[in-house]
Amino acid sequence: MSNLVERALNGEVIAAARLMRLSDDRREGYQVFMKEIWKKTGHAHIIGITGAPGSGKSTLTDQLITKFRAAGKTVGVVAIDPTSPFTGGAILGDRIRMATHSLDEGVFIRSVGTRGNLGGLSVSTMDIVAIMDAMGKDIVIIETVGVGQDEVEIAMVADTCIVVTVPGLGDDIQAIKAGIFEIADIFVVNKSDRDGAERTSNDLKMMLEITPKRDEWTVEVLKTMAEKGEGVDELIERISIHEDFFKENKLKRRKLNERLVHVAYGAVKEKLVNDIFPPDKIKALIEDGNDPYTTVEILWNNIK
Ligand SMILES: Nc1nc2c(ncn2[C@@H]2O[C@H](COP(=O)(O)OP(=O)(O)OP(=O)(O)O)[C@@H](O)[C@H]2O)c(=O)[nH]1
Ligand SMILES: [Mg+2]
Repeated sequence: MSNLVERALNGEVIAAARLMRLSDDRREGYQVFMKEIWKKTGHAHIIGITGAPGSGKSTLTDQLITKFRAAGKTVGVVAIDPTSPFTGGAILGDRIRMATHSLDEGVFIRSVGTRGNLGGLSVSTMDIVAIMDAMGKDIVIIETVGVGQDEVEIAMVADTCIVVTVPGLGDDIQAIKAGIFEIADIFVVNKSDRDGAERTSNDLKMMLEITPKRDEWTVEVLKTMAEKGEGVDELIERISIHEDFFKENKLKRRKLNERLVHVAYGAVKEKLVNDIFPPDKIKALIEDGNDPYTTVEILWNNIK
C-alpha cells in the first residue's frame, strides 16, 4: 500500500486532500490507490441532500454538522456545485457558511464542480466520498442541487436521501417532479417561517400516501427553519432511525453494492470515452465524411 494511502487511512487530512486531487485530475496511476481506498469503504453513513437551488441545503448541512459533532461523530461534506468548478458564488457561499467548522479537525469539507459531466455524480466525486469514508468519517454528507440526473443518482449512492423543499409549492403540487417521491427517505420543508409551510407539508404527505412504500420504510415530512436551527434535532433523530432501519434490514450491504455498481458503471463509461471513443477521434472521422454508425464501427474495429 502506498504511503499516501496509508496516511489518508490514518485520517491525515493533507494526504487525503492530495489523493482527492490526484483522483480528480485523473493522474496516471490513480486507479492503483483508489483500489485500496474502495476496499476500505463501508463504514460511513452516507447522507444525500438534494433540492432546488436556494432551498437551504447548505444551511441545513451546516446545522447537521454542528449536531453530529456535538454527538462525537466525525463528518465529511462533499458539496457539488453545478456552475463553476472553482470560482462559483455558491462555493464561496458554502465556504463562508461552513467556515465555523473549518478549524474543527473532525470536519472535512470539499466543494466539487460537475465540469459538464454527462449528468449526475461524476466518478471522481464518488472517489472523494470514498476517501472520506475510508479515512474513517462516521458521516458523509453529499449536497447536490436537484437538477437532471443528479437527484436520481444521489438516491442510488446515499444511504439516507433527504429532499429539501420550501413553502409555496402548494398551489401546484404537480410542479414537484413525480420521481422525487421515489427517491426521498425523508422530506424536509425548510424555510417554514414562510407562509404556506403547513400546506406544502400536508400536500407532500398526501402525495406520499399514494406513493408505494419502499422496503416498508415510512417517508416522513419534517418542517425546519435551518437558519435558526429549528427542527434540526428532529431531522437528526429521523436520520438515525433510518440508519438503524437500514442496518436491521440488511439494506446496508445492498446499498453498498449499488454504490459500487454505480461507480463501476461510471468508470466503464469514462474508460470507453477516453480509450475507445475519444471525442476528438469521433470528430475527425465525421469530418472525413463518415456517418455516425460507420464512425462507431471504425473505432470499435480498431480495438479488436
Ligand atoms: N427564511 C429562511 N431563509 C432561510 C432558511 N434557511 C436558509 N435560508 C436562506 O436561504 C438562502 C439559501 O440558503 P442555502 O443554504 O445557500 O441554500 P442551498 O440550497 O444550499 O443553495 P444552493 O447550494 O445555491 O442551491 C440563504 O440566504 C439562507 O440564509 C430558513 O429556514 N428560513
Ligand atoms: Mg448550497
